[in-house]
Amino acid sequence: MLDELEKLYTQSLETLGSAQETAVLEEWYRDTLGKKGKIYLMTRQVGQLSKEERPIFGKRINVIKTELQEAYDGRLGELKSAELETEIASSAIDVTLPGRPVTAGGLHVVTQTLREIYRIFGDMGFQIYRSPDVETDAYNFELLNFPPHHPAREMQDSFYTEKSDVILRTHTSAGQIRAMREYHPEPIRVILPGMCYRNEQITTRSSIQFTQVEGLAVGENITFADLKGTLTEFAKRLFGADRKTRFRASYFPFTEPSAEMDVTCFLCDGKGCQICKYTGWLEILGSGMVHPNVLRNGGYDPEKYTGFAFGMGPERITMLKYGIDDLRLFWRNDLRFLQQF
Ligand code: 2U9
Repeated sequence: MLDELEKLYTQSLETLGSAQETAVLEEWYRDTLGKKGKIYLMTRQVGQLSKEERPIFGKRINVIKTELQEAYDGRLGELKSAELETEIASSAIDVTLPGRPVTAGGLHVVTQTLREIYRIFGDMGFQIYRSPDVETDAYNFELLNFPPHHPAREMQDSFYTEKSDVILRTHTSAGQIRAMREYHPEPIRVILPGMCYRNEQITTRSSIQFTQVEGLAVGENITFADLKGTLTEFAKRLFGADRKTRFRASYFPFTEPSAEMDVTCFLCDGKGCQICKYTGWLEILGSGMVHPNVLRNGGYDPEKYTGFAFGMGPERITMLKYGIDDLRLFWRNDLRFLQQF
């Protein structure tokens, strides 16, 4: 019995020493020191020994149990720290590596054009006036001197809502009436940027929504010369100081006289190219002196006050500037297009 015990002791120590992972140790523990382990079973047999052998055997088996427990604890500690080392080594982070770059966003190319327009008119004392995208028929048409059956008021041109006289604005001109009613009788110098909506085909040249920037200056002795001077300066700052401008008579219900403004083509400098359709000129905006009825609708006495107004399409200006030939590219969210600007 005693030599069996000694054999078990040396064998257990060997198995313990050769164990390479904690799982093997757990198994060893169950096998040797556990409830059904070999040491426990041998303790149970002490009854078979003689009276003289019993105390010797009992003392020895307790010493062995303690030594095996210590050897187990020591080995477990070694294996655990070895496992930790491996873990640390494999998951090591190289702190000297550069950080992951954060991709920076950018401004939409039309937003860039808008901000350039804001800066130019801001330098000339115009403030930005914002007004609702959803408007009433009165503000969007009637108060702007549109006759009752003007084609622009047709369903095929404007987006109507359930309320028959509420539409999505077709131009930011409605905001100019609001500005006049807010500021009269003070002089006004505002630009009105914003999204406008028309019930038109979505093609390379037209869309159901587009950005517009309109402007309005009202005061006591504003003349057509002020209109020409302001808009020519704007064109030179936006397209280059050596640009020339020309004004061609035109018609809008809300202005009289009305004029469209061209600027010499900034690509071919007026010689003629594909962008300016070989005319040397690019139409940039529409303008005119505010119609007396419209001034009156805004709360200004046309006998005392005059004003000029203009309207432009930043998408069109951007397309001319960068030679973009499809309006839909602006709103397709295709980064291959947007990231070029
Ligand atoms: C009020 C008084 C006058 C705004 C004007 C234009 C000429 C014009 C178009 C240019 C391209 C709209 O974006 S576009 O399609 N606009 O040509 N707009 S004068 O005149 C006003 C507006 C409001 C109270």
